[in-house]
Amino acid sequence: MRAPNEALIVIDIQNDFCPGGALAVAGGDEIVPGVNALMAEFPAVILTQDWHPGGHSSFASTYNAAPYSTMEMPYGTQVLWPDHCIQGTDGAAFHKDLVTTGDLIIRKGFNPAIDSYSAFFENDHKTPTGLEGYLRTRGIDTLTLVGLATDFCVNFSAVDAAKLGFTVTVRTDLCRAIDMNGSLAAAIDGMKAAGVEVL
Ligand code: VGL
Ligand code: ZN
Repeated sequence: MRAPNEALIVIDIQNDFCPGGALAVAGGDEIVPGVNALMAEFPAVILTQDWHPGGHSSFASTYNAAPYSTMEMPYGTQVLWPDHCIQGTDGAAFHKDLVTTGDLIIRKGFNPAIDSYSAFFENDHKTPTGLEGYLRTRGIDTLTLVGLATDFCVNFSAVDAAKLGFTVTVRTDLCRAIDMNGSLAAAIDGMKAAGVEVL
């Protein structure tokens, strides 16, 4: 068992990010057995769930725009995604084989006007989700991240955690990427530059 200051953060292993889902990540389901096994090593396990209302501002359909095009938002450039992880739908549910007995499930992306890739802040990089306070008040300062997608939600979560002063490791063998327009390589570089250990 890891030390009591360590937590495993399991990012967005939901049906819509797995093969057959609305925003499928290639091989997204392959990581489930390894993630489940890793949970058993950690005294604290936190899962995140992408959790959008219908008509979300990150959905291309909201603007009749092409999926994977981009739009300038008050907080920066936003990729417009296919409708995904709509609150309460099967697509938003965790993969059926994922162990979900973790201590906390944190939902994000529920604000209709702002996307939230990171488990710590919405995409304005200002509005907190509350996860930082949860971890700090439990005395947790060292994080291991796994899940989907390496280049979006795992990346943003890892960089934010490092900026907040957590010691962060990303297990890329237990992540899978969307990888559009070089986003995976850029994410790996960005995480390393932020001081994240990328394994
Ligand atoms: C994600 C795109 C949109 C992710 C979530 O979990 O990486 N990517 N919403
Ligand atoms: Zn999303």
